[in-house]
Amino acid sequence: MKVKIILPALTEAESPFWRPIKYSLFPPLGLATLAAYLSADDEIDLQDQHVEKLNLDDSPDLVVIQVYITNAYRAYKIADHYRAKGAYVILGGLHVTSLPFEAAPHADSIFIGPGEDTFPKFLLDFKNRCPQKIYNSTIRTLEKVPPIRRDLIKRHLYLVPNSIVVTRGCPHHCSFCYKDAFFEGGRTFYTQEVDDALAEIDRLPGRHLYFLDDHLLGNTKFSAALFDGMKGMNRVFQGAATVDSILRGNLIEKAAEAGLRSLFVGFETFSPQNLKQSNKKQNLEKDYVKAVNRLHSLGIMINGSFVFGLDDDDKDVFKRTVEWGVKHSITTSTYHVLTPYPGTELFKTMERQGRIITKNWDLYDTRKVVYQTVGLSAQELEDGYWWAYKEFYKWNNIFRASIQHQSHIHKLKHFFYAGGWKKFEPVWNFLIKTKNLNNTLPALETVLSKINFGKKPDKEAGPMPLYLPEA
Ligand code: B12
Ligand code: SF4
Repeated sequence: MKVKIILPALTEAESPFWRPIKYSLFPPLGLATLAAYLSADDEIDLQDQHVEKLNLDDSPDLVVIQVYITNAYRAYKIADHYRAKGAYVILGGLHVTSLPFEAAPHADSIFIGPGEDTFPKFLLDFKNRCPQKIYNSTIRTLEKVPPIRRDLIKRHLYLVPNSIVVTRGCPHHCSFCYKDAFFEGGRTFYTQEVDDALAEIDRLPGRHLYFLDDHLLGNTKFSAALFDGMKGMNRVFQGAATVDSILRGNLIEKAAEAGLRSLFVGFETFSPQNLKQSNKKQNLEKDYVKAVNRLHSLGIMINGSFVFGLDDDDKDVFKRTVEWGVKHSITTSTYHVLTPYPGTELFKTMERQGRIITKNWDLYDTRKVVYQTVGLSAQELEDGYWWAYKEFYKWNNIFRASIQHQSHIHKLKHFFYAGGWKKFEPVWNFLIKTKNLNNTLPALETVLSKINFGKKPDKEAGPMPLYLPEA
């Protein structure tokens, strides 16, 4: 059977905000995961529209499309196109799970939730010519999942081809997060077997890994065993975790020993009122500075995530947040305008309050205000968001934040990482155009190499790094 698998580009692919490098970071991991259930005889064509031109002239038997909120309209168009040609089209992913009735008219079958249980079931039904209209995920396990079809990934088109997830979901329940809606009807946080995760890591070439797990430190027992197993594998890796998990026990030390060099941390807001509004209990009364210092003492760079527009925010929130990040040497900051994704508690609350002002999903990209604000006007919020990015990434602020680190090598790494990500756009574009992005991976590995405090820089540190990305 001929199978076409597609990740349609997010809406901003055609907007002035398009940063090719941001969308050339990670390959379509979810789709390569699903492809593992296809048969060895199937003719598979996996295309990621972020990094290649879609070929729509083919005639596959089955078309599999992943739908995110801001690629939804594009995904529906592609689906309609293939259905008109007689292909069987299936749609799944986050947005289909949130709004199945919106997606259904564009598909022969739709999928709710993760695909590890439903996709193989569908394949069997499809073979037996009795596919159902809706597949609902109920069995939540990663046991015995077949190895991801990484051979279908065009590695040379990505900066970070070695993305990996070893858990699904998260133990927390923040009201703005997609997580509870996506995993409704079953477990909302589960892990791979440690040995399977280590085997998957072993299959990946090179040194660098990017864990895309929502919360890599979410299950202490699992993560401790994983990091113990990774010791001596000579890996360097990046991931994401919560403030409380950084402060608790010694898991973060184990992670650092295993090769953790940069961490995405959801600080989100400094206001207890906002944390309560977001049900982000795990951040309440936590010492953010202590968490930052602990990470820095282990040589781990920080990508801080911050949300603007919660009800307790005022006009000074942007300045306060940027200043805090610079003062505490946060390497990169990711700012978001609060976005109520359909299906989330936040969306339900705002809908009840009559605060949702548009359902044009293309605008739900965390840069635009799509709801009635409280403490700030919509214009102030959007302006403040752009101001914060501009201000945080000014050379003088990058410099100020860098020089506060203890060791010279950490100072330099910070400077080049932050500067490289935001200030060398033409270089990134050139590398993407000439299909040389993946050749820069050794430099990324160098910048993520270990910092030996109080010692001379080790040989592993190599020559000066050129750049470094964040997600
Ligand atoms: C990688 C990633 C990206 C990549 C995406 C491209 C890529 N190549 O994957 C990049 C860097 C481009 C990106 C950008 C953004 N992202 Co992002 N990203 C992720 C991340 C970290 C991992 C995705 C992943 O690989 N997951 C692992 C795989 C195994 O799961 P999966 O992809 O969901 O696939 C499974 C199922 O969904 C299902 N499935 C999927 N498709 C289909 C299709 C069929 C037919 C079937 C049967 C099943 C099925 O089966 C798969 C296996 O179970 C997720 C968080 C997460 N952990 O998922 C956030 C996430 C998707 N991102 C998010 C956000 C908010 C953004 C940004 C807006 C952030 C920002 N401010 O810049 C931007 C822009 C997005 C936009 N404009 O809409 C949110 C999305 C919320 C939503 N409701 O859509 C998430 C969930 C993070 C979060 N916790 O809120 N992101
Ligand atoms: S901690 Fe992060 S991934 Fe977990 S529920 Fe909250 S926002 Fe979502």
